[in-house]
Amino acid sequence: MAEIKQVLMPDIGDSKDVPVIEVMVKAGDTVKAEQSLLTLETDKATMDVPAPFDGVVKNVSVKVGDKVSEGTLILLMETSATETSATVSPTTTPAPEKEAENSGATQSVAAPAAPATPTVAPTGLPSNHTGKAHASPSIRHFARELGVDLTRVKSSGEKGRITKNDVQSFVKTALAQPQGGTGGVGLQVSAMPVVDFSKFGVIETKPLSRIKKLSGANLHRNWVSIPHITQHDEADITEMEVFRKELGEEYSKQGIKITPLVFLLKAVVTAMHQYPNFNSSLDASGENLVLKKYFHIGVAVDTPDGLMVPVLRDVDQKGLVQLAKELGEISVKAREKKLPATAMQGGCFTISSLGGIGGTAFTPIINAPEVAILGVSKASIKPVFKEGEFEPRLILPLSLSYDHRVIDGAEAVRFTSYLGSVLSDVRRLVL
Ligand code: CAO
Repeated sequence: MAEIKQVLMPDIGDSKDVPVIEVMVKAGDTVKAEQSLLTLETDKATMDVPAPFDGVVKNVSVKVGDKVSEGTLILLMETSATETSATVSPTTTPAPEKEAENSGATQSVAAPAAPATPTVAPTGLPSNHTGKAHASPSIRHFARELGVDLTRVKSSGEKGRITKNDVQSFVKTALAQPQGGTGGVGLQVSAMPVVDFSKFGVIETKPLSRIKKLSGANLHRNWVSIPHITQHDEADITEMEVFRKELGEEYSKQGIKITPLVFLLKAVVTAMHQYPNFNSSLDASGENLVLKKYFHIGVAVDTPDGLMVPVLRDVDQKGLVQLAKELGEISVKAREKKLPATAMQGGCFTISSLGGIGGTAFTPIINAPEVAILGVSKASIKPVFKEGEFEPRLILPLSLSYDHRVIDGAEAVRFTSYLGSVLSDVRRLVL
């Protein structure tokens, strides 16, 4: 006969109030004993909490961001009466460095290979939530550091688990192969020097935030694996600014802020319609271009913990005011860490605007698998020579980084010129 049992947090050593960074099951899921239910992260290690028995999840009591301690109710599971145990076996997984010593062979956890990072994908790490690869958190952490997609790694461990050796073999093979397509990175560079800075003065060591660690790995991968070119250009937004101010006054009463970015979202989509290669991705072989017929635009948001890139959906189908509203909402949610992982997926192109802060130009890093990103700096009044005299005009600096495998220089400058023409005459947005 079926019975409902509580699954409680096991003894997790000295750790208390440990943050949940991933919940791998939901109500209705059928789980097997030892299948990972949650991933926790302490200062020293990530750890999976495995199911103590087979069963069907009835209700999950914790969510990402919750803090748990020994005895916290994790979930309710329906089990058959033949199941005897109702407690979770403690399965702390050591930090990767420690696991390196035993290659993970004695770890008892078999977890889905999704990166333990469902809320953060700021620079386009391909989602790995297939649930097909099995690896302990430390192996996933190790793979993430190397930019390895675990679903592509052949497993040799118990119950199909991927071991550290498997990941290392995958990297060795990838490095030995000629580079092509969108696969791994074959750069062989000398190691960074290890410097004891305290020899030179007082120092303080602070761990990077989780977001920074994750986005750092992705930025590094994108920087070294995509041949970037950055095209700088300018747009005359004098008239656009007049219209923006009018709209701004009208909608400020409703709490909606109309910034230049809203116009940029629409203008970029108009330019992507005109130049469809900017709305594409290379497929895994690197031999085909996947052209997208939808227009989802990512917006880089500066948060206290690092950069996040939420995605605004179907920008082509929305008006300026609607986009302004959504932009305000996602910026707030990103800063309050309330964005679900899905809000950062599916982007076609990214805009990174530093215009509210300053600068004249920069070289944004492409958010793979997208093929281009638009950097925006601060608009300023400049003298422009028109019909025999200088006129003060408001000029917006644009910096378009593009993947040179997909886009040629001529096409890139056509794109920025077109973008400039749309921004200088926003009536074109409705064409
Ligand atoms: N030129 C001049 N002024 C600009 C401008 C530009 N290009 N862009 C924005 N502004 C103005 C806005 O109009 C606003 O002015 P008021 O307060 O007087 O109305 C002010 O700057 C602040 O704008 P904002 O930053 O609040 O709004 P936004 O829509 O421009 O940007 C967001 C929203 C979320 C993108 C932004 O807050 C942000 O996080 N930017 C940083 C992104 C980033 O870090 N990119 C770097 C990635 S690489 O590390």
